Amino acid sequence: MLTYYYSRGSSSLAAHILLIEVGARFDAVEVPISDGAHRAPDYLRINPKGRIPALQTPDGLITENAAILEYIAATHADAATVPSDAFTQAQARALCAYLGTTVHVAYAHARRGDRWANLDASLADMKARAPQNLLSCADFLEKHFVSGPWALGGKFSFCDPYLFLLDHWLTRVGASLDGFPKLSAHKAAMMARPATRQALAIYAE
Ligand SMILES: N[C@@H](CCC(=O)N[C@@H](CS)C(=O)NCC(=O)O)C(=O)O
Repeated sequence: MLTYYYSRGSSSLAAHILLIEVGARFDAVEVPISDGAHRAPDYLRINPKGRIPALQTPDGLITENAAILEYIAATHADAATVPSDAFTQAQARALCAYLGTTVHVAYAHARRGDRWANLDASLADMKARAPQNLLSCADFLEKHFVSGPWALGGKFSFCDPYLFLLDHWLTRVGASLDGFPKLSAHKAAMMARPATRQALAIYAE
């Protein structure tokens, strides 16, 4: 049995979609970031990073979106969300790494600048640059990475729900997927999946 620690409005949406998509049996425990629950002692005992998401498995805790997504995919092989050849698997990991280390971090500069700086002017500068940085990530993905309809071509894989977050991150900094036809089509394809709509309904509650 799995326990998924999530927070509405956070990046935990990606693996939440995948858990539903593959038909995983899991308990979902909300740790609302807006209430500071992710920094409460009870949660820090589970995940000392104090970040969301986290997935408790029979073998221990997994943190980091990329690792959680790949674990879910690997342990639900029937759903076939792990690419079948080594090159495409590496591409899936490359996309997850880029989303986690570059795109998510570009977004965090708008919302969580206090991780990196103290001065009001520094925070304001990081926040002001976030739309430009995120749009430049979208431009790279549109022109050089996403094949369509799915991130890696004709087959849905575990990195697609993660790519879906790009739309949310852009929207929250006042930008959008307008002008990115492949990424917009990817968003529409994700929205057409029942698992995406089910997860979004939980996050909208
Ligand atoms: N690299 C981590 C980032 C996790 C992360 O920063 N999550 C955010 C929510 S999207 C969080 O926990 N924020 C709370 C905070 O920074 O205090 C991952 O991919 O899982």
